[in-house]
Formats: sequence, structure tokens, C-alpha cells
Amino acid sequence: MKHTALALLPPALLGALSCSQKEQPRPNILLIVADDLGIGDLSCYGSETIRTPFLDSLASDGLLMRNAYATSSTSTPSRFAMFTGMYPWRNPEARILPGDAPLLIDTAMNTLPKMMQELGYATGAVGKWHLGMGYGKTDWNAPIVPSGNTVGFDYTNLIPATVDRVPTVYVENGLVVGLDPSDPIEVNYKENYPGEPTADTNPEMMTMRWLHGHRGTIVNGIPRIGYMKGGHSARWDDATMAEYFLGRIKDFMASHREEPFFLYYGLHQPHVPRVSGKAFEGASGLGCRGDVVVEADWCVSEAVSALDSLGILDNTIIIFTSDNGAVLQDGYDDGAEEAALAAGHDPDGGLRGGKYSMYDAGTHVPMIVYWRGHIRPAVSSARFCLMDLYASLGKILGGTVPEGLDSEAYPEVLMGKELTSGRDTLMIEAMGHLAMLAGKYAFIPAYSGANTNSTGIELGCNPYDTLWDLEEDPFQESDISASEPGKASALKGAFLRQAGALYREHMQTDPLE
Ligand code: NG6
Ligand code: CA
Repeated sequence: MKHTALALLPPALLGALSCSQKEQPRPNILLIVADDLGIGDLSCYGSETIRTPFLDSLASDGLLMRNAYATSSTSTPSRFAMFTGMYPWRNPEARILPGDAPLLIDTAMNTLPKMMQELGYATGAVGKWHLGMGYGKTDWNAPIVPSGNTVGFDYTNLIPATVDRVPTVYVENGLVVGLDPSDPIEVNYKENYPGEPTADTNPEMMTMRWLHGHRGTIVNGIPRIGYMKGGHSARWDDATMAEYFLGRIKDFMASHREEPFFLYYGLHQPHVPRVSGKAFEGASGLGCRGDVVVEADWCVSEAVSALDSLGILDNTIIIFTSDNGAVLQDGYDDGAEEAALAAGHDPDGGLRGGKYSMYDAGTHVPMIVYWRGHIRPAVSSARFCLMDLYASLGKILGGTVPEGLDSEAYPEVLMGKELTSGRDTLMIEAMGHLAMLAGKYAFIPAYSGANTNSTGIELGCNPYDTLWDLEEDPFQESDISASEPGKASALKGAFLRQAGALYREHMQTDPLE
């Protein structure tokens, strides 16, 4: 008998379940967050080019959410909001972090994983982190404090930042895995260490070429962002990363099978550099990016099979989503854009923009919630933000959610009981720019500056306000600000009431012509 020592479900969840289910113990939560996966990358969302059979089966047996949003179109702010329940733009440091950044989450803050700990859950974080660690000027050769372990996770095994940033090592509970003390690691984001190979000094060592940004230390033939020295025995192998993290989550789930757990599994796919395991090379017929999406689908199937073999699948809520929208060319010459073009693959499923953008594809992400025997198969159009997981899980599990968070509780939406009505207003953030979703409308205020970056994606920076009707025009083809001036000015008023000070500050440093 599992979970014998546990409290039974709290009233909020009991109401959502049938009589026969009321004796269940508290469910585990497995939160899987892919990195830069677009809504058009999964066949359950309509992709006819990439096949993701396993995620399709989770979606058809669970809840497929058509209106799920991240707060931000890049990783650090998106994950910050998800774990803290606070809009990332309230913290000016919540921007794409370098690999040597200090911990972004104030250790005094309440967080989603801390709430889970208070509820008696074992908590774990495995995979992509990108929320900083240490106090800055980190010594990678000593225990790193504070870290994910300080903000609510009992166990962590993390990529400090991104797969394309140094240090290219796994950090387990604040310690670099496999480090040889006689070959200490040094990390620097300003200048190279004399004699260390980079894209500039040793181009012949590269097996993947850079297009933008990635011209620092070469690790496994791939030039990264930033410079590192030493730590050779600890450097990860990109091709076995998927298996490595699967091993860690399987161990975590097995060792906590007798108690409730909250496990965050940050998939490293399909962020650049896209290196799949050998078994997935060519698996998609769509180049390296397609291959790593197929590999990610396999990772989820392995995680779910492990839960099943442990006998805890029926007691685990699986939430699958992505931190921000998709990008094809993100700084490497890896053929992803060419392959997608040739196959007619649109990773954004027709939505405008992409990663980095205020247009819808920046933050509109796939989200599937699966709980065998508990959540009925359904397709939901209710809006839900990843930032709302904190308050919603708090409501479902009876946790204490602090006052004043930006996270809003939608337990019925998350459990697939309410399929149409969810969050009304959401401020979205894209590379420091803010915009607002309200009801069926998207309002993007005027911004100066470039409307694109090195990826070629449109950022939504127009020198005039724009208004979009996402119901009538989900692909944002016609700006209706001129035909609906009343609506545009009402939404602008609402936008300025929420974020006026920040917006004005932004426009002062970056004024409109
Ligand atoms: C950008 C990188 C991009 C990616 C991104 C962060 C360049 C040209 N681009 O600065 O490759 O690393 O940062 O992505 O260097 S995220 O998904 O983690 O937010
Ligand atoms: Ca990302």
C-alpha cells in the first residue's frame, strides 16, 4: 500500500472527484517544461510534419489546452514567474541570464516548490534551470549556495543556464558533477582564458557553426556563449543529456514512491544547440530540431512508463508545457530553418511572431494535463498562464498561497472541469517589452527600436499602438486599433494602469522617434 502515512485529499480537490476516488492520497505532480517548443511542433496541436505520438496520446487521454500562456517569450522570466507566481517585470533582473548569474529568486520569497514542501511533498528540480545560482562570482569548485535547493527544491540536478552557455556541467545539489579537483573550473563572460579554444581561435574544432552570438568556448565541437576553463571531466556530453536527466528523474520518482512528490523536469530540447542521442538522429526527417522534438516526446514517454512501473501513475498529475514560443534559427547554422522550410513545418502553428516576440507565438504555448482515471479527455479553450500553477495547485492541494501574488487560482481550468472561462487579463513580457491580453484582445503599445533581432522573428515593436482580436484573427493579420478606437484606448488605459511607470521608463531610455 503506497502513501500510507499521508493526509487525504483536501476539500477543494475532493469536490472535483467522484465518491469512489475520495480515499486517494495526495497526488504527485510531474511538471515537464520543454525549452522553446512551439504550439506547432506537436501533432496533437495540428503539426503534420513532426510526429509526437506519445504526447498526442497524453493529450487525447487528457486535457489539451489551446489557450495556455507563458508570461514571457524567453526562458528566465518565464520560469521565474512560474516558480514565484510574480510577474517577471516586477524584478528588473529577470532577463535572459548568463551562466554565471547569481540566483535570481530572492531566498526570502515564497515559491511554488516551497509551498509543496510545506504540504509535505518531496520536491525535485532536474534539467534546465536558467535562474542563476550562487551570489555572483561563483566558485564552481566549492558548494554553490544559494541554489535551487534554497528556494524550495530538496533535490536539484541542473544545467546552470542553457545548453549553449558555459559552464557546460551538471550541478547536483550545488556541486558540479564529476569534477576533478586537480582541474578546477573557471567561468568568465567577458574575456577568454589564454590558450583556451574558442570559435575565433580554433574554428577547425567546430562541428557546428555559429551564426550569431555563440563564439566562446568550444565544448564537444560546439561553440558556446561565454568562456570556461578546466573542469574537463565534468563537461557534459550533449548527445547523452536526455538519458542523463531521465536517469535522475527516474531515481527521484523511485526513491519517493512512498510519499507525495513535486518534480520539475526541465527538458533541454529543442533549444540550441540541438544534439539528439544517436538513436534519434534523422528520426524526424526534419533536421536536428525535428529530431530533438521527437527525442523529447520519447523522454516524456519514458517518464510516464517509469511512473507506471512504480505503480504511481494513477496518482500523478502530469503537466507538460513549454517555457516560451519556438525559434528555428537561434544563433547556430544547424540547418533547422532550411529543413523546416523544405518540409513546410511551422513551429508556431500559424501564430505570428515566435520566441522573443510580443506577438502571440512568443508566449502562447502548448500545455497538456494528464491524470489517468481522474481528468477526463477534453480540449480546453480557457486561458491559463504558467504563472497560475502556483495559486491553482495551492487551491487544489490546500496549500498556503501568499496574498498579493500575480498568480491567479484556476483549479477547475487545470483539472479540466472548466473548459472555456479562465484568466481574463495577462501582461506579457518580451525582451523587456510589455503588452497585454484582455479577453479576446491583444494590445501592444507603441515601441521604438528594431522590430526584429538576429533570428529574423518579428518582435511586435511598432511605432504605434496595435490591437488584435485573437478570436477572429488568431494569426494577427489585421490590426484593428483604427476600426475599434474605443476598445484600443480602453485597453491602453488598462495597460498603463498596470505597467505605466515601467512603460514610460522604457520609452525614456528608448524614445520613439
Ligand atoms: C540569446 C541567444 C540564444 C538563446 C537565448 C536564450 C544569441 C545570438 N542568442 O541571447 O541562442 O540562448 O539567448 O534562450 O546568442 S532562452 O530560451 O533560454 O531564453
Ligand atoms: Ca526557452
